[in-house]
Amino acid sequence: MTTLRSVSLIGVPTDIGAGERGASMGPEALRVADLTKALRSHGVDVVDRGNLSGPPNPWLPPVDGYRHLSEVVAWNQVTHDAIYAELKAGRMPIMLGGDHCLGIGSVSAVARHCRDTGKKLRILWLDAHADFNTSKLTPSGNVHGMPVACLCGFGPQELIEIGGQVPAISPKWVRQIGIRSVDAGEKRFVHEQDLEVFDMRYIDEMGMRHTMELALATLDANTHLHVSFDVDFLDPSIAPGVGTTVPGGPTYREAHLCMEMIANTGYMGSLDIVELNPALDLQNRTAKVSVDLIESLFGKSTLMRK
Ligand SMILES: [Mn+2]
Repeated sequence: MTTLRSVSLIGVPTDIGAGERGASMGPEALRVADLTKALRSHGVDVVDRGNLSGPPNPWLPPVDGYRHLSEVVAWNQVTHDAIYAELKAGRMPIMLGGDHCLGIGSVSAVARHCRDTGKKLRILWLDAHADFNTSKLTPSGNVHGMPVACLCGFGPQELIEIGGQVPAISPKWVRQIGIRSVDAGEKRFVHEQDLEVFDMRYIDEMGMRHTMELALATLDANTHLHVSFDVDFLDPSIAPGVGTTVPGGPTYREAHLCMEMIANTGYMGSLDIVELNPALDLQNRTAKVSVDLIESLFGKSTLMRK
């Protein structure tokens, strides 16, 4: 096991790329749900760096296919810089979003760190959506539906170049898990770019265990594993506090198994927790279940296994 046990929490309180207000309150909801204490109970050294700051959400319609593009760029730039600095210092960053557009800043920083250190990168994108939209394919212009496309080099120049290299990542490094809502044009583009997608149909038929075995296959000691956990990955019955609920997601036990199998690899080097929306939650339930799952990511086992 080579898991870094020194963790830095970085709050990014914005909903600048979302279609619904409220994900900006996500970082505080996770703190209120005792994330730091939960991680410390597993022997993790935790430093909470507080929140990054950036422009307010002007809540305007899209311009040329993008909503709030200059603000999205500003938030992702500060995110990139903060995540990159933590990795450089040898710490594991946990980004507390914020909406999923922030994955551009976060994953581009991880990719840059991997280039610096000669590491292979594997990205697990746990999500109900493929987040592979472009301005031509999306009707909404909300950038939280576009981060994977931007990271792969498809998007506005000022966003795709944040990591210092375009594209920041190859689609081959990505494994998407839990997908169950993809727009028609987006679906064609996902196939065209050959993303490896384990959708809910696959998980229903093959089970979470087999899914994760494949998603985690061919990792080795030189792999940096990044987990981008969109809380809408979970079934809405256990996680109502997100802006874009889609029925038919992983159950509580399936989600824990997913996290436990990631933990077992020992290779997780960075994590995003995004799209938690306390304005839509019920007494912070979704934050609590997220903290519970993060504990599994850090090796909590509910089983009696030795
Ligand atoms: Mn997402």
